[in-house]
Amino acid sequence: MERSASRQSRKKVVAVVGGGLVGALNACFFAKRGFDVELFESREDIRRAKIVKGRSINLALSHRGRQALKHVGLEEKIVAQGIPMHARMIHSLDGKQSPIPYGRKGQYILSVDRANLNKELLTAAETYPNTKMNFDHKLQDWNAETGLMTFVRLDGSKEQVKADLIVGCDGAFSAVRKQFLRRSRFDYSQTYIPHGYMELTMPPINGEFAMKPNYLHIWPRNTFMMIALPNLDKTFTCTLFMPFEDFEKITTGDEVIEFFQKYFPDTIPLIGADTLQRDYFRLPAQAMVSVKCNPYHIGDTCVLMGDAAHAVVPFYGQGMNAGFEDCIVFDEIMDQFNEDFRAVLPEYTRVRVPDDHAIADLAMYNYIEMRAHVNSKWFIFRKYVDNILHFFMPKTIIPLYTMVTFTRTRYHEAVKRWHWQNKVINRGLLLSAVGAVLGGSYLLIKNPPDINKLIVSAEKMWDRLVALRTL
Ligand code: FAD
Ligand code: EGO
Repeated sequence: MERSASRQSRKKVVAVVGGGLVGALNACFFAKRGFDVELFESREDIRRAKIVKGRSINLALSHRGRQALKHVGLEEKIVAQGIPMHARMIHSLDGKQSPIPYGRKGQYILSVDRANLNKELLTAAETYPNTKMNFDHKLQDWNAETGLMTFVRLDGSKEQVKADLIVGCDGAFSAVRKQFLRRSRFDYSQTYIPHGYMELTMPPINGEFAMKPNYLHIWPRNTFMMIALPNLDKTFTCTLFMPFEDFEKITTGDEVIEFFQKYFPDTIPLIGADTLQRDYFRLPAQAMVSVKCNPYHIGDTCVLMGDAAHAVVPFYGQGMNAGFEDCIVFDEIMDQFNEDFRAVLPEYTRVRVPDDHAIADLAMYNYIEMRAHVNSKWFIFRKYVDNILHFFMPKTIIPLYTMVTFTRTRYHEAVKRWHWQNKVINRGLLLSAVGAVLGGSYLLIKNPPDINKLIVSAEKMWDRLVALRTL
């Protein structure tokens, strides 16, 4: 036990459990405030590890994530190591590629390497003199009354550590969260979706990217979806999403090729038939889970952030971004309440739960929407309509994807606004339809048409519509 004199003057000890993306970033946030930060990570230090296993090779970093990095002075460095994606590139079944910009010029998302980002964040956390990194420390259990944590090491030995605040950043299967589950009035839900994902690498061709690099490549095929994000080594990481059931139906190399021939024929020469057949069977498809819970804190001793608080399905590219934004929101509340955990923690739950639940719902909505309706034609059409409406009414209609990806509009506000916009659009459509019928009938009665003129003006209209395509 510490002496009471030093206890009064010392900075509080914050234990960050989990040294993944959110944990490492959070360590920086708490260290910057001057806390004694101890980070505990179950794996070895990935900066020294030879093989890094883990989920997804690259990620889409957008505005919310960047803002969080900016708070700890890392934005520039990370952005410099990312590849900007200014538009989606929609791949049709016939191999046609259609670029659709995200919105204004300068609005782009970044493809970043997960392992590299994690390493940079750990290194940044370590540069603060008041952080201590503890790798090979797997949280086994902790006591919600005393705050005493028990860690197991690889050699089987155990270590007990106490902290003033435990920050659970230990991912979707959080060990910190287990204590929450034993408490009354804790809401919890978890849902596995029927889809799994598999990552495939598309190598460079003659030392160059096999496809245009500055795009998020998407092959929307309803229930089968594939995306590809560029890497600095000029490869693309393709992620194939499909129901486990269908993954299991493909058991031979020939069946792999047959499947790709049917749904993603343009990628076979780019990935290479041999590589494709090999990589497909290298790892089984991975599961995706959505987790929601409430509250995010226990008393003034523990708080959950990142996937530990809200694992979302990856169909909005927001999981890490939301987790990074958690750190900013917590930091802002720390300012408001003078770092008084008794006030900060409940306020954090109050403010953040509605937003994290909103992004979890949106990501799930995108999943359901895409697998049900979205082929390449529908994708292109929908995004054109979004862009056109936004172009003519930039203040009134802001595409949901834009609000989520390029602003820090609170997620739940973005959803509300989206519902409101849809009402406006539907009223507008109804009014135009009624107006067109009434006005059209009136004009037809007043001046019986000359059929040639009608065709000419229809042509003009068409030209205008086509011109809109290049907005
Ligand atoms: P994690 O990254 O899971 O880190 C948790 C850490 O805690 C790990 O290092 C783990 O070893 C450690 N740990 C676990 N248990 C313990 C324990 N008991 N004791 C100590 N340490 C422990 N997000 C985006 O924003 N954009 C994207 O494009 C995107 N694409 C994705 C694609 C896929 C296929 C998937 C699956 C996810 C994607 N995400 C994306 C989501 C993103 O990966 C997560 O939201 C993000 O990794 C969450 O970070 P985290 O630090 O909370 O959790
Ligand atoms: C109609 C058309 C309804 C992740 C299009 C909904 C997601 C959804 C997984 C993309 C972009 C970053 C992503 C858009 C829609 C990442 C993303 C989108 C995928 C899959 C992804 C878009 C990694 C859905 N952003 N997005 O608007 O470009 O629209 F295709 Cl499977």
